[in-house]
Amino acid sequence: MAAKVTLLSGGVGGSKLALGFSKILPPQQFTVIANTGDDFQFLGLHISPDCDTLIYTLAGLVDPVTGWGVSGDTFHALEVAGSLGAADWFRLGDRDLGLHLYRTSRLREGMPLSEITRRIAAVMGTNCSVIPMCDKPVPTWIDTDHGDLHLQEYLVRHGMRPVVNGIRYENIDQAEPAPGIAESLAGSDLIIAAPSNPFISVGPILAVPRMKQLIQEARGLKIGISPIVSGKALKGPLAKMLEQLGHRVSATTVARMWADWLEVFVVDESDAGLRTEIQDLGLRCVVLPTVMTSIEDKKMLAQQILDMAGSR
Ligand code: FO1
Repeated sequence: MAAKVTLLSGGVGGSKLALGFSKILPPQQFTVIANTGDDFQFLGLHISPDCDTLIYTLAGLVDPVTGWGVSGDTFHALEVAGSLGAADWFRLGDRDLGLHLYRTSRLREGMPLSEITRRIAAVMGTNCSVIPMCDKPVPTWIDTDHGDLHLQEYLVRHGMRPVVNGIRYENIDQAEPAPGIAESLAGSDLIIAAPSNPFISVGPILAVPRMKQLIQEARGLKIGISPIVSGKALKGPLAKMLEQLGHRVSATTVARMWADWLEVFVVDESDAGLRTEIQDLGLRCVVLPTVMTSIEDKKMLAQQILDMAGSR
Protein backbone atom coordinates (compact mmCIF):
# COMPACT_ATOMS: atom_id res chain seq x y z
CA MET A 1 0.00 0.00 0.00
CA ALA A 2 1.71 3.23 -1.17
CA ALA A 3 1.80 6.32 1.05
CA LYS A 4 -0.63 9.21 0.68
CA VAL A 5 0.98 12.47 -0.39
CA THR A 6 -0.12 16.12 -0.34
CA LEU A 7 2.10 18.52 -2.28
CA LEU A 8 2.05 22.32 -1.77
CA SER A 9 2.95 23.74 -5.15
CA GLY A 10 3.32 26.74 -7.38
CA GLY A 11 3.37 26.46 -11.18
CA VAL A 12 6.24 25.43 -13.40
CA GLY A 13 8.82 24.19 -10.81
CA GLY A 14 6.32 22.41 -8.57
CA SER A 15 4.48 20.78 -11.45
CA LYS A 16 7.61 18.80 -12.41
CA LEU A 17 7.63 17.04 -9.03
CA ALA A 18 3.81 16.73 -9.16
CA LEU A 19 4.18 14.89 -12.47
CA GLY A 20 6.75 12.53 -10.91
CA PHE A 21 4.38 11.67 -8.04
CA SER A 22 1.43 11.24 -10.41
CA LYS A 23 3.40 8.58 -12.30
CA ILE A 24 4.15 6.46 -9.23
CA LEU A 25 1.07 6.92 -7.01
CA PRO A 26 -2.54 5.81 -7.53
CA PRO A 27 -4.75 8.90 -8.20
CA GLN A 28 -6.60 8.73 -4.87
CA GLN A 29 -3.30 8.85 -2.97
CA PHE A 30 -1.97 12.08 -4.41
CA THR A 31 -3.32 15.62 -3.91
CA VAL A 32 -1.80 18.92 -4.98
CA ILE A 33 -2.68 22.14 -3.16
CA ALA A 34 -2.12 24.88 -5.74
CA ASN A 35 -1.13 28.49 -5.11
CA THR A 36 -3.74 31.00 -6.28
CA GLY A 37 -1.87 34.18 -5.24
CA ASP A 38 -0.88 34.73 -8.87
CA ASP A 39 -4.49 34.53 -10.12
CA PHE A 40 -5.63 37.72 -11.82
CA GLN A 41 -8.12 39.28 -14.23
CA PHE A 42 -6.94 39.76 -17.81
CA LEU A 43 -9.22 40.89 -20.67
CA GLY A 44 -12.12 40.37 -18.26
CA LEU A 45 -11.21 36.72 -17.65
CA HIS A 46 -10.19 35.02 -14.41
CA ILE A 47 -6.79 33.40 -14.95
CA SER A 48 -5.41 30.83 -12.45
CA PRO A 49 -1.93 30.22 -13.87
CA ASP A 50 -0.59 27.80 -11.24
CA CYS A 51 -3.74 25.62 -11.19
CA ASP A 52 -3.65 25.55 -14.99
CA THR A 53 0.06 24.80 -15.23
CA LEU A 54 -0.40 21.89 -12.81
CA ILE A 55 -3.43 20.56 -14.68
CA TYR A 56 -1.86 20.89 -18.13
CA THR A 57 1.34 19.23 -16.89
CA LEU A 58 -0.42 16.36 -15.13
CA ALA A 59 -2.67 15.81 -18.16
CA GLY A 60 0.32 15.75 -20.54
CA LEU A 61 -0.88 18.86 -22.38
CA VAL A 62 1.63 21.48 -21.23
CA ASP A 63 3.90 23.36 -23.63
CA PRO A 64 7.26 21.67 -23.01
CA VAL A 65 9.26 24.77 -23.95
CA THR A 66 7.63 27.37 -21.69
CA GLY A 67 6.35 24.99 -19.00
CA TRP A 68 2.96 26.81 -19.05
CA GLY A 69 0.11 27.00 -21.56
CA VAL A 70 -0.94 24.28 -23.99
CA SER A 71 1.50 22.54 -26.30
CA GLY A 72 1.03 23.64 -29.95
CA ASP A 73 -1.47 26.37 -29.04
CA THR A 74 -2.09 29.27 -31.42
CA PHE A 75 -2.65 32.92 -30.49
CA HIS A 76 -5.17 34.18 -33.07
CA ALA A 77 -7.71 35.51 -30.55
CA LEU A 78 -5.04 37.45 -28.64
CA GLU A 79 -3.64 38.85 -31.91
CA VAL A 80 -7.10 40.17 -32.85
CA ALA A 81 -7.57 41.68 -29.37
CA GLY A 82 -4.10 43.25 -29.59
CA SER A 83 -4.76 44.70 -33.06
CA LEU A 84 -7.84 46.39 -31.59
CA GLY A 85 -5.73 47.99 -28.88
CA ALA A 86 -6.44 45.59 -26.02
CA ALA A 87 -3.67 44.48 -23.64
CA ASP A 88 -1.83 41.47 -25.06
CA TRP A 89 1.25 41.23 -22.83
CA PHE A 90 -0.02 38.06 -21.15
CA ARG A 91 0.11 35.34 -23.81
CA LEU A 92 -3.19 33.51 -23.65
CA GLY A 93 -3.40 30.85 -26.36
CA ASP A 94 -6.61 29.98 -28.19
CA ARG A 95 -7.09 26.59 -26.49
CA ASP A 96 -6.10 28.02 -23.12
CA LEU A 97 -8.71 30.78 -23.63
CA GLY A 98 -11.46 28.17 -23.76
CA LEU A 99 -10.55 27.11 -20.24
CA HIS A 100 -10.56 30.74 -19.00
CA LEU A 101 -13.97 31.35 -20.61
CA TYR A 102 -15.35 28.30 -18.80
CA ARG A 103 -13.82 29.26 -15.43
CA THR A 104 -14.91 32.89 -15.64
CA SER A 105 -18.50 32.09 -16.64
CA ARG A 106 -18.86 29.50 -13.85
CA LEU A 107 -17.41 31.93 -11.27
CA ARG A 108 -19.97 34.54 -12.39
CA GLU A 109 -22.72 31.96 -11.79
CA GLY A 110 -21.41 31.55 -8.24
CA MET A 111 -19.60 28.20 -8.51
CA PRO A 112 -16.57 28.06 -6.17
CA LEU A 113 -13.09 28.05 -7.76
CA SER A 114 -12.30 24.69 -6.12
CA GLU A 115 -15.31 23.01 -7.76
CA ILE A 116 -14.52 24.59 -11.14
CA THR A 117 -10.90 23.42 -10.86
CA ARG A 118 -12.05 19.89 -9.96
CA ARG A 119 -14.23 19.78 -13.09
CA ILE A 120 -11.50 21.16 -15.35
CA ALA A 121 -8.95 18.65 -13.98
CA ALA A 122 -11.37 15.75 -14.50
CA VAL A 123 -12.16 16.71 -18.09
CA MET A 124 -8.51 17.39 -18.99
CA GLY A 125 -7.55 13.96 -17.66
CA THR A 126 -5.49 14.88 -14.58
CA ASN A 127 -5.19 11.64 -12.64
CA CYS A 128 -4.99 13.14 -9.13
CA SER A 129 -6.70 15.94 -7.16
CA VAL A 130 -5.67 19.56 -7.76
CA ILE A 131 -7.20 21.86 -5.14
CA PRO A 132 -6.72 25.64 -5.22
CA MET A 133 -5.51 26.78 -1.79
CA CYS A 134 -8.68 28.83 -1.17
CA ASP A 135 -11.82 29.94 -3.00
CA LYS A 136 -11.51 33.71 -2.36
CA PRO A 137 -9.26 35.88 -4.55
CA VAL A 138 -6.05 36.72 -2.65
CA PRO A 139 -3.82 38.52 -5.18
CA THR A 140 -0.09 38.79 -4.49
CA TRP A 141 1.23 42.34 -4.81
CA ILE A 142 4.87 43.25 -5.26
CA ASP A 143 6.01 46.57 -3.78
CA THR A 144 8.70 47.76 -6.23
CA ASP A 145 10.64 50.84 -7.27
CA HIS A 146 8.03 51.08 -10.10
CA GLY A 147 5.20 51.13 -7.56
CA ASP A 148 2.80 48.43 -6.39
CA LEU A 149 2.52 45.77 -9.13
CA HIS A 150 0.32 42.70 -9.31
CA LEU A 151 2.57 39.63 -9.40
CA GLN A 152 1.83 38.95 -13.10
CA GLU A 153 2.62 42.57 -14.01
CA TYR A 154 5.93 42.26 -12.17
CA LEU A 155 6.74 38.84 -13.70
CA VAL A 156 5.49 39.15 -17.24
CA ARG A 157 4.69 42.77 -18.16
CA HIS A 158 7.83 44.19 -16.50
CA GLY A 159 9.98 41.08 -16.98
CA MET A 160 11.07 40.99 -13.28
CA ARG A 161 13.12 44.20 -13.82
CA PRO A 162 11.67 46.38 -11.01
CA VAL A 163 13.49 46.20 -7.68
CA VAL A 164 11.43 44.37 -5.06
CA ASN A 165 10.94 46.10 -1.69
CA GLY A 166 8.19 43.87 -0.27
CA ILE A 167 5.49 41.29 -0.99
CA ARG A 168 1.87 41.35 0.20
CA TYR A 169 -0.98 38.82 -0.02
CA GLU A 170 -4.16 40.92 -0.32
CA ASN A 171 -7.24 39.76 1.64
CA ILE A 172 -5.41 36.66 2.88
CA ASP A 173 -6.84 37.08 6.39
CA GLN A 174 -10.33 36.55 4.93
CA ALA A 175 -9.41 33.32 3.13
CA GLU A 176 -9.88 29.77 4.33
CA PRO A 177 -8.51 26.47 3.04
CA ALA A 178 -10.67 25.24 0.14
CA PRO A 179 -12.91 22.19 0.68
CA GLY A 180 -10.95 18.93 0.75
CA ILE A 181 -7.67 20.45 1.97
CA ALA A 182 -8.10 19.68 5.69
CA GLU A 183 -9.00 16.04 4.91
CA SER A 184 -6.11 15.64 2.51
CA LEU A 185 -3.57 17.05 4.98
CA ALA A 186 -4.93 14.98 7.89
CA GLY A 187 -4.86 11.76 5.84
CA SER A 188 -1.37 12.19 4.33
CA ASP A 189 1.77 10.25 5.21
CA LEU A 190 3.86 12.95 3.57
CA ILE A 191 3.22 16.70 3.29
CA ILE A 192 5.68 18.21 0.87
CA ALA A 193 6.61 21.76 -0.09
CA ALA A 194 7.54 21.57 -3.79
CA PRO A 195 10.73 23.26 -5.03
CA SER A 196 8.68 26.41 -5.66
CA ASN A 197 9.30 30.07 -4.76
CA PRO A 198 8.80 30.50 -0.98
CA PHE A 199 7.61 34.13 -1.39
CA ILE A 200 5.13 33.89 -4.26
CA SER A 201 4.23 30.19 -4.53
CA VAL A 202 4.45 28.31 -1.22
CA GLY A 203 4.23 31.49 0.90
CA PRO A 204 0.63 32.36 -0.06
CA ILE A 205 -0.49 28.76 0.61
CA LEU A 206 1.05 28.79 4.11
CA ALA A 207 -0.42 32.26 4.77
CA VAL A 208 -4.03 31.10 4.35
CA PRO A 209 -5.43 31.21 7.90
CA ARG A 210 -5.56 27.74 9.54
CA MET A 211 -3.40 26.19 6.79
CA LYS A 212 -0.16 26.05 8.78
CA GLN A 213 -1.99 24.79 11.86
CA LEU A 214 -3.61 22.00 9.81
CA ILE A 215 -0.17 21.04 8.51
CA GLN A 216 1.46 21.16 11.94
CA GLU A 217 -1.33 19.06 13.47
CA ALA A 218 -1.23 16.48 10.67
CA ARG A 219 0.52 13.17 11.42
CA GLY A 220 2.45 13.03 8.10
CA LEU A 221 6.17 13.72 7.73
CA LYS A 222 6.74 17.31 6.58
CA ILE A 223 9.36 17.65 3.86
CA GLY A 224 10.56 20.67 1.85
CA ILE A 225 12.55 20.57 -1.38
CA SER A 226 14.95 23.43 -2.00
CA PRO A 227 14.13 25.65 -4.99
CA ILE A 228 17.70 27.00 -4.77
CA VAL A 229 20.50 24.87 -6.22
CA SER A 230 24.17 25.94 -6.01
CA GLY A 231 23.14 29.45 -4.93
CA LYS A 232 20.89 29.92 -7.97
CA ALA A 233 17.15 29.70 -8.56
CA LEU A 234 16.44 27.13 -11.25
CA LYS A 235 13.74 29.39 -12.70
CA GLY A 236 11.91 32.66 -12.06
CA PRO A 237 12.60 35.60 -9.78
CA LEU A 238 13.54 33.85 -6.51
CA ALA A 239 17.26 34.72 -6.56
CA LYS A 240 16.47 38.39 -7.31
CA MET A 241 13.81 38.51 -4.63
CA LEU A 242 16.10 37.01 -1.99
CA GLU A 243 18.92 39.43 -2.86
CA GLN A 244 16.70 42.51 -3.06
CA LEU A 245 14.98 41.65 0.24
CA GLY A 246 18.38 41.35 1.91
CA HIS A 247 18.78 37.56 2.16
CA ARG A 248 21.60 35.22 1.14
CA VAL A 249 20.74 33.31 -2.06
CA SER A 250 21.10 29.87 -0.52
CA ALA A 251 19.07 26.74 0.15
CA THR A 252 19.66 27.46 3.85
CA THR A 253 17.65 30.69 3.60
CA VAL A 254 14.64 28.73 2.30
CA ALA A 255 15.12 26.07 5.00
CA ARG A 256 15.07 28.86 7.62
CA MET A 257 11.82 30.28 6.15
CA TRP A 258 10.13 26.86 6.51
CA ALA A 259 11.91 25.64 9.70
CA ASP A 260 8.86 26.29 11.92
CA TRP A 261 6.83 23.51 10.25
CA LEU A 262 9.26 21.26 8.34
CA GLU A 263 11.00 18.16 9.66
CA VAL A 264 13.12 17.29 6.61
CA PHE A 265 14.76 19.62 4.08
CA VAL A 266 16.03 18.17 0.81
CA VAL A 267 18.94 19.90 -0.93
CA ASP A 268 20.61 19.10 -4.22
CA GLU A 269 23.84 17.07 -4.28
CA SER A 270 25.72 20.22 -5.24
CA ASP A 271 24.63 21.77 -1.91
CA ALA A 272 25.79 18.86 0.28
CA GLY A 273 28.14 21.32 2.02
CA LEU A 274 25.10 23.09 3.57
CA ARG A 275 24.10 20.01 5.57
CA THR A 276 25.47 21.21 8.92
CA GLU A 277 23.96 24.69 8.79
CA ILE A 278 20.57 23.21 7.83
CA GLN A 279 20.77 20.68 10.65
CA ASP A 280 21.60 23.58 12.99
CA LEU A 281 18.09 24.89 12.20
CA GLY A 282 16.69 21.73 13.80
CA LEU A 283 15.90 20.02 10.46
CA ARG A 284 17.01 16.68 9.06
CA CYS A 285 18.90 17.48 5.85
CA VAL A 286 18.69 14.94 3.02
CA VAL A 287 20.91 15.28 -0.06
CA LEU A 288 19.44 14.08 -3.38
CA PRO A 289 19.71 14.91 -7.09
CA THR A 290 16.87 17.47 -7.24
CA VAL A 291 17.30 18.93 -10.73
CA MET A 292 14.48 17.41 -12.81
CA THR A 293 15.08 17.44 -16.54
CA SER A 294 13.67 14.13 -17.81
CA ILE A 295 10.55 12.27 -16.74
CA GLU A 296 12.90 9.68 -15.19
CA ASP A 297 14.44 12.43 -12.97
CA LYS A 298 10.95 13.45 -11.83
CA LYS A 299 9.88 9.91 -11.01
CA MET A 300 13.17 9.16 -9.27
CA LEU A 301 12.99 12.24 -7.01
CA ALA A 302 9.34 11.50 -6.20
CA GLN A 303 10.24 7.87 -5.36
CA GLN A 304 13.18 8.87 -3.15
CA ILE A 305 10.93 11.28 -1.24
CA LEU A 306 8.22 8.62 -0.98
CA ASP A 307 10.79 6.23 0.52
CA MET A 308 11.11 8.63 3.48
CA ALA A 309 7.53 7.87 4.60
CA GLY A 310 7.63 6.33 8.05
CA SER A 311 11.29 7.31 8.55
CA ARG A 312 10.62 9.74 11.43
N1 FO1 B 1 4.51 33.59 -18.29
C1 FO1 B 1 5.22 34.46 -19.04
O1 FO1 B 1 6.40 34.67 -18.76
N2 FO1 B 1 4.63 35.13 -20.10
C2 FO1 B 1 3.34 34.92 -20.46
O2 FO1 B 1 2.85 35.56 -21.40
C3 FO1 B 1 2.59 33.97 -19.71
C4 FO1 B 1 1.29 33.64 -20.04
C5 FO1 B 1 0.62 32.63 -19.32
C6 FO1 B 1 -0.67 32.24 -19.70
C7 FO1 B 1 -1.33 31.26 -19.00
C8 FO1 B 1 -0.72 30.65 -17.90
O3 FO1 B 1 -1.37 29.68 -17.22
C9 FO1 B 1 0.57 31.01 -17.51
C10 FO1 B 1 1.25 32.01 -18.21
N3 FO1 B 1 2.54 32.39 -17.85
C11 FO1 B 1 3.23 33.32 -18.60
C12 FO1 B 1 3.19 31.81 -16.66
C13 FO1 B 1 2.89 32.61 -15.37
O4 FO1 B 1 2.98 33.98 -15.53
C14 FO1 B 1 3.87 32.38 -14.22
O5 FO1 B 1 4.90 31.51 -14.55
C15 FO1 B 1 3.20 31.86 -13.00
O6 FO1 B 1 2.08 32.59 -12.65
C16 FO1 B 1 4.16 31.79 -11.80
O7 FO1 B 1 3.95 30.56 -11.27
